[in-house]
Amino acid sequence: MRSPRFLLLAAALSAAALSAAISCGKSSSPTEPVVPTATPRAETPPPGATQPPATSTPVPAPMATPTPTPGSTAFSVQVGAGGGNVFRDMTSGSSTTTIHVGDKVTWNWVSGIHSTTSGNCCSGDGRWNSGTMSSGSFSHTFPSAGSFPYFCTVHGSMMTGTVVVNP
Ligand SMILES: [Cu+2]
Repeated sequence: MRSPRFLLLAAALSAAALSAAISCGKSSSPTEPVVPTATPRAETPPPGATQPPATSTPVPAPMATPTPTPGSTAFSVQVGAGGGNVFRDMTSGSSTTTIHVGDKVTWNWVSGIHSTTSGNCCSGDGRWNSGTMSSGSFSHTFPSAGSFPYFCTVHGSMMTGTVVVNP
């Protein structure tokens, strides 16, 4: 009569001890924190070695810009600038336009009724003549060097200009 109870008790005790050992072994393993080792890497990126190549790259760009300015630059002269009977070169600010052989000058009408007519006032020499205009523009390309006076047929000696063409 006693032996079955004892066996049952022993079995129950051993089962309890076994389950306690298993649960204890399972719960102890996942406690270690493995994560914090990744944080010290963030301090490595800021050394000064990468910055010098960044500053050296913009240097070749400004050196390339002066080269594309050979022959065909646009020169413009305002006709009737500021509402007056004047030719005003937009580069010099005066009535004289200085260019090189092969350059083109464009006269832009901004006010009044005028012409750009080549020659000494007041007879045209036939190099160019826009005719009388009140708006729009007129262009002439200069194939040879020299100093070329021009005038407005409406205002005569009041309104003259010069194109100086350098070789
Ligand atoms: Cu005029």
